[in-house]
Amino acid sequence: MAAHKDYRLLCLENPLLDIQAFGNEDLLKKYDLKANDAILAEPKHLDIYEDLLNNYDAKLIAGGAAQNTARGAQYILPDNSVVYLGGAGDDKYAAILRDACKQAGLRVEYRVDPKIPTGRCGVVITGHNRSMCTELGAANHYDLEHLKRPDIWALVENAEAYYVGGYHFTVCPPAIMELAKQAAEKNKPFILSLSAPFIAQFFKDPLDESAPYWDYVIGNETEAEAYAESHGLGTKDVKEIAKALANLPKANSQRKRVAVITQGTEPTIVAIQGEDQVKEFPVHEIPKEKINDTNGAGDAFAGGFCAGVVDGRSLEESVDMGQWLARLSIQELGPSYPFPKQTYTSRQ
Ligand code: 26A
Repeated sequence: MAAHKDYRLLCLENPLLDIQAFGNEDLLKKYDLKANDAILAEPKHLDIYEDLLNNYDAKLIAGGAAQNTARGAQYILPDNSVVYLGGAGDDKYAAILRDACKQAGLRVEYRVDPKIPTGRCGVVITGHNRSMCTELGAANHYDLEHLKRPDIWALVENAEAYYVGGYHFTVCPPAIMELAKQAAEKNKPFILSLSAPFIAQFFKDPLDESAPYWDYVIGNETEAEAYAESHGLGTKDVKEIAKALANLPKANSQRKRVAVITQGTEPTIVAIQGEDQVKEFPVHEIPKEKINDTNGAGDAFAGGFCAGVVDGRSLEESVDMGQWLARLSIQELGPSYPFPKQTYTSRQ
């Protein structure tokens, strides 16, 4: 790889510690959870964290969707390529997150709130499904002031691409818009993840405000369907939805928007603004017995894909890098990557 400057990719979202355990139907029912979903915790959910720790042998694993993506991109890219922003506490959970990021070589710049605990996400694994229930804690206090702090803003100006997890629409849309506008102004790619169905359903307005700035939009099939439903697209066809996303009005006309929709083991769909033909990229399946859990598979895909974009790879290769990293991650416990590091080798 050619010489490059440091911290070319800047990511923003919610750092969380995952409290993950293998569960069952009864546990899902007890907390009124769907088998495969991501939600914000309501009061009725708050006992789940202790329950998982005390009764289900839960493991503490670094999480937070875009933080997983940032670790993933850094896993592939040369040292000092990725920096991640978000809000955390000053506690044991934050220390675990910092350790995991350090191992991956990811630089983190948290807005530290000494009074509020680090956010946590209860993850219940049943088969190949994962149900996530998040209490954002300090992550909910990320603010524009942190982003605009001169040392942090210098990182923003230095970066060559931005990745924002859509979960951040629940926290600080003004920070997202600041990055989005900076990207358009400086003709840098702005990459957004749709994150979860509830974002398109319940955070439609801030999501739509950011839409003209998306150079890449990444989601899975359930997020695409939720988007189609909340925006009255009148279709459940993933290819049609990808096309609609790609062709939304765009602020920076120097880049054609690309919409990427993953579908588990089904092919990854890619639509490009102004192009009628939708591309399909089959997934290289791994034997079912090699799958540990799918928590973080989508984040890993986004990490590999972003690494490709930042590294100037072709769209085809960027998708392949995403699929490669997702494949590695689902063989680990939670949203993790294997160490010692494996090296991506180009298919082209
Ligand atoms: C605001 N919410 C609900 C969230 C999340 C989240 N990351 C940020 N914000 N809910 C779950 N996650 C993370 O998603 C990863 C898997 O894709 C979990 O922490 C998990 O690591």
